[in-house]
Amino acid sequence: MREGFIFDLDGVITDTAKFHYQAWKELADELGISIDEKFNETLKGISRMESLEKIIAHGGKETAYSEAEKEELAAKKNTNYVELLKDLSPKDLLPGVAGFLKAAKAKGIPCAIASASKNAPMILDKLEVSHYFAHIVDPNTLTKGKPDPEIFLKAAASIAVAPEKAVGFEDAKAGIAGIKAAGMYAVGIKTTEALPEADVVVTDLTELDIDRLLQQ
Ligand code: B16
Ligand code: MG
Repeated sequence: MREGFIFDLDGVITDTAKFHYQAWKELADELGISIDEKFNETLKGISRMESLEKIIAHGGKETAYSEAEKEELAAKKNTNYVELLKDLSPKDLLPGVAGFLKAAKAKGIPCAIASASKNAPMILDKLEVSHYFAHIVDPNTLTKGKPDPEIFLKAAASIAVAPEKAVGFEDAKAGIAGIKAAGMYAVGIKTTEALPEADVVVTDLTELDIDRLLQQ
């Protein structure tokens, strides 16, 4: 019997990937680096600074910027990204999310967020779902990003659920790898990326039967 749910944010609760892409593309254009939607797939679930490093490497400019300049570039991207989120509202929840969180709450199943995004608390507030989560892991406290299991283990500990009693929800390959390395049951949310390591893959949360999932 499963006792707790751990959710990724981008791609599971809401689709912020399109806004990340828009903001990164604007910055990349300014730097004279060309990125496309296919390249953007490789940025899913990856931290802000790692994403910037990948973009710079993609443009062959690994040595062009100092650490301070990279901090400034990442901050610039984030300012644009946050601006793009200004109209985010409950209508931007992915299908089935509101119903699933409500059902989990009614059953007394604790939920936590394991997202690489430092904007997660603000995004959850705008989506009006913060009250469903007992804890949001602070990415500033992590020593390693996904696919390392650290974020999922911290999330499970925060809701006092043993990893082998937890279910993790992820849309990114690196995230599924992290959930499996943490010893949890992994639900993959299908996007364009295949998720062969997931225990079950669905298009969205409307496809899940919560009682059956708890019995896994
Ligand atoms: P921020 P997730 C991730 O969210 C995104 O998929 C990734 O593209 C982004 O770079 C990362 O959050 C950091 O976001 O710049 O807001 O701190 O999928 O882990 O919920
Ligand atoms: Mg994600």
